[in-house]
Amino acid sequence: GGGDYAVTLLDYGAGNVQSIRNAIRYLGLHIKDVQTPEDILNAKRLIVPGVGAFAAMMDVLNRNGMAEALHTYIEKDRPFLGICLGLQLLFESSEENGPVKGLGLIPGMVGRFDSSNGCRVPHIGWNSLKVKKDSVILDDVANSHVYFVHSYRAVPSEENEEWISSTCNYGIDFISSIRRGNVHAVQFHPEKSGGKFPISSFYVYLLEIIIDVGLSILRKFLLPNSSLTKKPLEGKATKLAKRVIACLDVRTNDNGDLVVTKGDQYDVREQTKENEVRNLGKPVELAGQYYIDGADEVSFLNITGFRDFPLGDLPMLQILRYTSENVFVPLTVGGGIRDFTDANGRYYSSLEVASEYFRSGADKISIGSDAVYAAEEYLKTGIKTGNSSLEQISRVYGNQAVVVSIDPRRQYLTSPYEVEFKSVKVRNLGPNGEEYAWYQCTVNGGREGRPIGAYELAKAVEELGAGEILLNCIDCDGQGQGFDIDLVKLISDAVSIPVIASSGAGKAEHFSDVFSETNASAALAAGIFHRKEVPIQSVKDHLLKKGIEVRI
Ligand code: 1PR
Repeated sequence: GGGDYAVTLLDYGAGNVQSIRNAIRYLGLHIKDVQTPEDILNAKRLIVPGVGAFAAMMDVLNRNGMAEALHTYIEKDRPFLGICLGLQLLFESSEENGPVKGLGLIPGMVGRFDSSNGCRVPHIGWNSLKVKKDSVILDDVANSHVYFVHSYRAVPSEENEEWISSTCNYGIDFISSIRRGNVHAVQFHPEKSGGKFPISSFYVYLLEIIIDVGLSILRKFLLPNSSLTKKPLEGKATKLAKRVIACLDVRTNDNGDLVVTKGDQYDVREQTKENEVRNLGKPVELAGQYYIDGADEVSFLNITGFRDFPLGDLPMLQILRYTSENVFVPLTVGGGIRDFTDANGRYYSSLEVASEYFRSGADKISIGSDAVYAAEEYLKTGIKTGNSSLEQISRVYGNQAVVVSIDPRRQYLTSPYEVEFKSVKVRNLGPNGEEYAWYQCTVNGGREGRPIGAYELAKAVEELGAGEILLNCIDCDGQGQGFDIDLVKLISDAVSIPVIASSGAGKAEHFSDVFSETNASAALAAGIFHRKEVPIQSVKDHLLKKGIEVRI
């Protein structure tokens, strides 16, 4: 069915395209999946999303004749929308695991961002665009932030100038979108660039006061007569926005229901006689609320995943499915990602567990305990086996899809030479006047300390393929006294992947403190949002006032 309202989707099978499916369905369109090259040639409108690695994609497309069909389709100026790798594949070649040849329709080579100029790679987060020409699909969003997640980019040149409809800056100017005739492609992710924003035009005011940023791009491509505004706005490229992330710690309570809970230094039980698990609300409802409130990302942590096998935990997958149908910002899920043998002796690889999370709507997965073991092993042997969950998942889904969650506990020292681990001079002395501390990594939700520091872990997991670090701190968790600036500084200066500061937010000032005193790319909070003490919007307003770039 679907008739005119069908869109053809090329899912080449080596990446996570659930989010684009959800967004298309949200707009009320049917999806027709490409099975054969003829399906491409017969498409009325074609979307080629791309998450994953360039070489793997081109390999699949070349092997089954899809590349040739795509080439013909685009040469005929048929309606095309490429997303991320779907933009990159139009160029001559990519450096990613290569050089590997692309379709060669646009002059230029896709290269890697250079992290030596102070920009973290992958480029993850929200930027606004510098619109070069009438791009049609970007008309409504020229002054808004859109979501990027990539390590490779194409750059403007005299040869490809005629294709470029917008650029963005991240260390260098790169191509954020192209348009020629009916052929469109964007480097960012419209399907993850949700969020409402007001349009000031009087006519629009009569129709609809707010529109979805990213979804409006898709809507304009898919339903060309849906244009709300006429004149393209002059957008200007801005700095990468600092992200504000809402985190939901999820676990089953004593009645067997999955609830959002929140600990004090990781203890999630009430200090009552019953000692029940603290219940702060329903996961899907809260996630939906945070999306509307302006969260740049939502994270779910299945905090007892280390003991309950997550694939047995169908409610968690259900939560992801429901949430991802209506939440169009990136979703991260963590907890229990590791190899596992169930009671019947059936073996599940961590890759299968992660794949199930991705299929259910996650954009990134987060690994805690298993990454600690992998890092310990790597530091001991100096060998990357390629077998750890971290390495396997990032190989298939890309580094940008793998977050490592660190749960360190502060261990005070009188001298930095007491331990073999990297220590810092702390701004608040320890209970016995200690001036130094190291940050001991833990596993199983803080229950077991391991012989590795947060600094050593962060550097090791970066080498093993993590795309981002979620940096908690058990001492600060739920205390509302601010982030552990010493720790966040230590880790964000040690790695060149983005670091998310977590644990301890109690007021808006804590966010500006962590962004002005450290190189964190994002800050995450739980308790203050759940208890409605500080709305997300007021955090953003405060950051803006402090001159810190945020997505509004
Ligand atoms: O080890 O791969 O199964 O992953 C388990 C995951 O669950 C890890 O990411 C770990 O951080 C998390 N986790 C385990 N136990 C707890 C617990 O609280 N008992 N929660 C837990 C971690 C920390 C943050 C929290 C911030 C902000 N919670 O997620 O949201 O500290 O809180 P605040 O703003 O209220 O201070 P694996």
